Amino acid sequence: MDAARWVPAYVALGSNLDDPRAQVERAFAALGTLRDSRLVARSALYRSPPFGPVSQPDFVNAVAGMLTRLDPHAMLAGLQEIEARLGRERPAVRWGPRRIDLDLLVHGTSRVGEPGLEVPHAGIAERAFVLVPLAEVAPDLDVPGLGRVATLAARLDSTGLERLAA
Ligand code: A4P
Ligand code: MG
Repeated sequence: MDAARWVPAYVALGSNLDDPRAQVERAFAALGTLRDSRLVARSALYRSPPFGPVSQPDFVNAVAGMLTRLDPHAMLAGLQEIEARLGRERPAVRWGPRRIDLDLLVHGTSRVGEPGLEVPHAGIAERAFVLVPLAEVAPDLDVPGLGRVATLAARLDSTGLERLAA
């Protein structure tokens, strides 16, 4: 990729351990320091019931809008470095509770399908806790292969998703 080119990228933030709101705020602050990148938009925070097969505490979720000169692999490495710095341990079970989870949702028009990196992130279309905050910062974004964010969000049942006061 042309190293000088700035690309819009979107990151999902999620936490359900150790004061989740504070963890998400710390993660936003860390995203603001990611190399070769700028944090340009942030959604509100949302409380959401756990999605998936594991019984666990509610999550706090949010989405960050970034501009980056990193390619998708370098951006994932940067996100994982932030997760480690914020004290994330690998969840004991897949989809299990975690202090912080940063997922690269969309990176420009990139489509990557590798064992360690899938972009757009798998499951975007089924997750209200991703699409509702994403629709706040980028309603007209075209998710490669899926379509317009606001249209995808309108199809989902967002019962239980609670927008938290600032
Ligand atoms: N990986 C591949 N593509 C990506 C990408 N685009 N962004 C790989 C980030 N990571 C990506 O992730 C496992 C591997 O995914 C990484 O090593 C990376 O190479 P992980 O974060 O270590 O493990 P995980 O989070 O347990 O698995 P996964 O599949 O990422 O789970 P999800 O989909 O993140 O689900 N309910 C609510 N309400 N809110 C939540 O935020 N999150 C989960 C976790 C379950 N239920 C939830 C929520
Ligand atoms: Mg993850």
